Amino acid sequence: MADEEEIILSELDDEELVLQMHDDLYDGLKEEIEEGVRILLDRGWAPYDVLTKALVAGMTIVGADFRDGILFVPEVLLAANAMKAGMAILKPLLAETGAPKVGKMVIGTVKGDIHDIGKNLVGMMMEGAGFEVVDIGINNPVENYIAALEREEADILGMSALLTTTMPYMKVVIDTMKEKGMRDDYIVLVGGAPLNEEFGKAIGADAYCRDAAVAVQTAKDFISRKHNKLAAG
Ligand code: B12
Repeated sequence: MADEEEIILSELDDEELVLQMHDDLYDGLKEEIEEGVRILLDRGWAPYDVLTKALVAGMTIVGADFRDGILFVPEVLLAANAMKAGMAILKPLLAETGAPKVGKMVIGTVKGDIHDIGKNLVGMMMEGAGFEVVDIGINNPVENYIAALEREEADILGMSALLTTTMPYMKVVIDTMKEKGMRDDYIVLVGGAPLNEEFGKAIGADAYCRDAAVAVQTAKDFISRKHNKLAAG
């Protein structure tokens, strides 16, 4: 009986609402997630806190149960769609800093890999920090990365991989850049749950970034170093 009662999201306090949003994300309830995001924003929550505490934390629970065989692809897809709907509301708010453009990034998920939530998040946060972001999507062969870097005259290349089977492809991209003599023209940042610092070093990336906030900070550091170097002639 009790669980058939409808929960009125707006009547929950912040803590209960966030927990309820974790459940709703788990259940792939897109409209409820959108409503929850709006309520938290109306209550004065910073968009970044809504993103990390309500959405990303909820997705972590989904990830654990997917790993343990409790959830399967269809359910995770629904959760991902709900997450994306929430992110869509936050995107303009995160990007709304009006900061002067500090640099340009091309970002994409590597060949064989269709995970894009983390990549999208990094793109959003980079835009919010004043970077121009060109998102080339998922399942990118090396040619796509090279073409986009040249076409966009980007400063930074960002590559994402969520599978242990697709992460080695990042090295293919970096090796191709080396062969073409263009590797040193770009700052290469890599990320995705199965990666780590050693892997980033081993494939010749400039940095591995654990999450979107680290990606922003790392990109800023590299860009300012690049400017200092140019200024020093
Ligand atoms: C959602 C999800 C899916 C969704 C993807 C929907 C979408 N549109 O993205 C669907 C259902 C489609 C899916 C499919 C599959 N998935 Co999946 N998926 C996940 C899950 C649960 C969450 C990923 C996610 O979105 N996390 C939330 C975001 C915010 O985190 P993130 O991606 O890590 O990103 C952050 C950082 O890593 C970093 N970052 C990410 N990218 C980048 C890039 C740059 C440049 C930088 C700087 C930083 C950075 O910043 C981000 C933000 O802070 C993970 C579990 C997990 N633990 O990761 C499994 C997981 C990645 N999937 C897994 C698997 C096995 C699969 C499938 C093979 C399942 C199957 N049998 O078909 C397929 C593969 C499809 C393919 N070819 O790609 C495994 C991978 C295991 C492995 N060792 O390789 C995982 C780990 C689950 C598990 N434990 O078994 N999946």
